[in-house]
Amino acid sequence: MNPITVAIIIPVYNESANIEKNLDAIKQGIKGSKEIFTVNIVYDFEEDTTLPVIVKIRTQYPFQIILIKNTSKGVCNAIKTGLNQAKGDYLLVTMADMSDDYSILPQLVDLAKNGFDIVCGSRYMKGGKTHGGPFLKKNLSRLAGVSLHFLTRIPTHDITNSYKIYRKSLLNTMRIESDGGFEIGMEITAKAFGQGSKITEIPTQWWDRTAGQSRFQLGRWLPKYLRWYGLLLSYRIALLLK
Ligand SMILES: Nc1nc2c(ncn2[C@@H]2O[C@H](COP(=O)(O)OP(=O)(O)O)[C@@H](O)[C@H]2O)c(=O)[nH]1
Ligand SMILES: [Mg+2]
Repeated sequence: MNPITVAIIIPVYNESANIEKNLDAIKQGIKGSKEIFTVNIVYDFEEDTTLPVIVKIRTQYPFQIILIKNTSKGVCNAIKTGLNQAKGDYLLVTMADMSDDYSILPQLVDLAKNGFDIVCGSRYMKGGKTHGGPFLKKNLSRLAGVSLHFLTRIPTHDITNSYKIYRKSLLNTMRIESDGGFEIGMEITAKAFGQGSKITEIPTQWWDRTAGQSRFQLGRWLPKYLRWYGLLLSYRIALLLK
């Protein structure tokens, strides 16, 4: 098979304490891979502390590092901007704060290459794990992921994890409505499932950050997640009523 291009998309907000370690971990994860990778860093403002660090270290990696300015503010729009502007056959979303497990990165890419439209990193399937993080956020996300898997038969136990790879052309088939938090990954996966796209998952681990501060806003974003939860349930109900 010919090598494919994978655009890794990373939203950042003042991640000077984490970005180098995180890029090193990606470099380690893709070691030996024949695919072509780019890393697309999406930042909100020119004073972001991540930027000078990247300018200093960007030549030490086997991938091109592209800086993209968020077309608006906030992590949701940053991911959307990355998905719209990054060039590649596949788009992979991950974080800058060492939360994701890059040892599975080659497997995510292989599955996508073998015909899956979305491959989900899954903390809540057998073999997956989370380390640390706020109790309520973690348990609500597990409850949402596992219950949706059983209620709707969506082939992932962890729809709320942003760590996923998408076939680029899939994204042209839907209109994205998300506007807050990390709901965008859930929206894309829910809509893809509704239109019969091929989705799968592999176990991953998630670590809470040890440097910098989380900007996750559970109370504000919960209703947004519930919207996609409801959409998935409605697909299932429609199918049962048929
Ligand atoms: N561009 C951008 N990135 C953000 C923003 N908020 C968070 N991020 C990034 O999103 C990723 C995860 O953020 P974090 O606050 O740790 O969320 P948590 O892991 O769910 O607690 C990190 O790479 C952050 O730098 C934002 O407002 N704009
Ligand atoms: Mg984090």
